Formats: sequence, C-alpha cells, structure tokens
Amino acid sequence: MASIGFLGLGIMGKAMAANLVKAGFDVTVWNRNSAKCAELVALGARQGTTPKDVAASCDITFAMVSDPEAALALCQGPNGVMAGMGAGRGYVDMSTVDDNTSKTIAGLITQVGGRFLEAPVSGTKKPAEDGTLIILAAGDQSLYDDVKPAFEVMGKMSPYLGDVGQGANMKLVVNMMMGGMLSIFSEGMSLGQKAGLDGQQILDIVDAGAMANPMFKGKGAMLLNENYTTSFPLKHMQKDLRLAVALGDQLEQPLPTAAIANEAFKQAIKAGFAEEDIAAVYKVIK
Ligand code: NA7
Repeated sequence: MASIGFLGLGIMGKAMAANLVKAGFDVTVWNRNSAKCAELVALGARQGTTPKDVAASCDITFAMVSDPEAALALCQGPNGVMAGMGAGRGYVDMSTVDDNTSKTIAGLITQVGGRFLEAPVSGTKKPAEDGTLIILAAGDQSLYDDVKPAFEVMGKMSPYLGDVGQGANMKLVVNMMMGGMLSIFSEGMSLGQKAGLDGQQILDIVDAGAMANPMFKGKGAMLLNENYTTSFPLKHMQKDLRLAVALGDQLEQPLPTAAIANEAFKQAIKAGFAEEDIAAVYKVIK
C-alpha cells in the first residue's frame, strides 16, 4: 500500500494508527483537536491539515471517530473527505455507525469516484494496542483486498461481510449482546454482594463455568476495585445500544432486554459517567 491517511486519534484511532506507523506504513494523521497528532508524529507519521488534505494526498484514508454525526461531519463540507477524494482512491470508515449512515457515506464517496469500505471493529483499547481487533468489513471488495495488509496489522481477524451496512449491523449485534451481558452481570455482582457473598468468589465461580469470558473477568476486576479507567467510553456503548434498538424497530424485531440495557446506560450518562468505562454502568445498578 502506497500511502495511508488516518482521521480520528481518540482512544482507538491513536492505537490503530500507531500500529500502522510501527509496521512501516507511510501514514498521514489528522485529528479535530490537533494536539493529539503529536504522539503519532513523534513515531514517524506526517500531520495533515484537514480531512480533505489527507484524502487528497493519500491513496487510502481510514477514519475512526465517535458516532454517526462525527462520521458524516468528517466527509462533508469544504474541508471534508469528499472534497479531497479522487477517482480510485479509497475511504475506510472504521467508526461504529448505523447501516443507514454507512450507506449515506458510501454514496458520498462513490459519487466523487472513490471506493468505500465500512470496517467497524470489535474490541476496545487493549486489542487496539495489541493489533488484535476483529475488523468487520463490508463494501467495495477491491478496496478490501487492497487494505488487507493494514487490517492484518490492526486486527487478528477481518472477515468480509458483503454489502455496505452488513459490517455496521454485525457490529451493532455484537455490542448489543455485550451491553446486555454487562448490565445483567452488574446486577448479579450487586445482588450477590448485598446477599453477603464475596465479589471475587462470584467472579471465580463464574469464570470456572460455561459463562467464563474475558469481559466478565476484566470488567469484574474493575467493579471490585472501583476503577473505571476508560477502555471503552460508556457514552459509545449507549450509542451502540440506541442504534441496535433503532435497527430492531426498523426490522420489527422485539429487543426487550437490549432496550432495558439501553435505559441503564442512559441513566449512567445522566449520572455523569459518559466518559468513564462501560463498567461504570455498575454504579447506577448497585
Ligand atoms: P473517543 O476516544 O471518544 O474518540 C473519538 C474521536 O472522534 C476523537 O478523535 C474525536 O476528536 C473524534 N470526533 C468526535 N466528533 C468529531 C467531529 N464532529 N468531527 C471530527 N472528529 C470528531 O472514541 P474511541 O476511539 O473509543 O471510539 C471510536 C469509535 O470506535 C466509536 O465509534 C466507538 O463506538 C468505537 P477530538 O479528539 O474530540 O477532537
């Protein structure tokens, strides 16, 4: 791959772009708050001035921003990606958005001759740092083939899921399950401790059985230590639950458990925990 652009250096984007630089790719970065570019520039990346400038100077541009509004904002306007996209260039949006937003972005990019791939990821800060994300790609297959070497640096698995929208849908399904699991897990941990059980013993027993999973283990330790250092911002999980519930409405699929989990995360945002880790949902449940 000749040159790569990377837009959005939040928790995830910073780690992913750093891995690309370290693997020897020629990377140009941009972030709305430009101070976040310094660390990447110190590693060897170039710094772009606008999304337009990055898209115009790189063969393939990746984006990793917070939500549908941010993903759209990045593309539009006089300094947006669309203004810099030329024929044959590629745009890979790795942000978690809904399928309709992804299709809108695909339309904007292809309208100016570009190729589009959506590629939201499953995995938070640590897998992003370790290059072990699960990348859920869908869209232009030639672009998928072209970016495979970069996906191999950022992730451990990058299945191709078909038309634009299916990557977004897969991501929402996976995170909806995660949000639901985390809220029932928080209820169980809280109930158990109120009944006089030892929290660590609950974790050990769950971990020894069929329900063992890395999330319960990792988030469980955070609950017991009351450490909510952010790997996955709680506000983003609520966004994913909100988008999953909306998809359920659209497809007439009842989602009673997800809808309740969404309410718990909304409550946590209202209580001031939006920027803390998803584990902080426990604080409104306990
Ligand atoms: P963070 O750490 O909250 O980072 C969000 C990034 O999105 C950060 O670079 C922001 O720039 C950027 N952002 C937010 N709004 C905009 C607008 N309007 N325009 C341009 N850039 C914007 O999120 P994560 O890295 O944890 O997550 C990223 C995605 O992966 C998200 O979809 C998750 O659900 C999964 P800033 O630094 O604030 O200037």
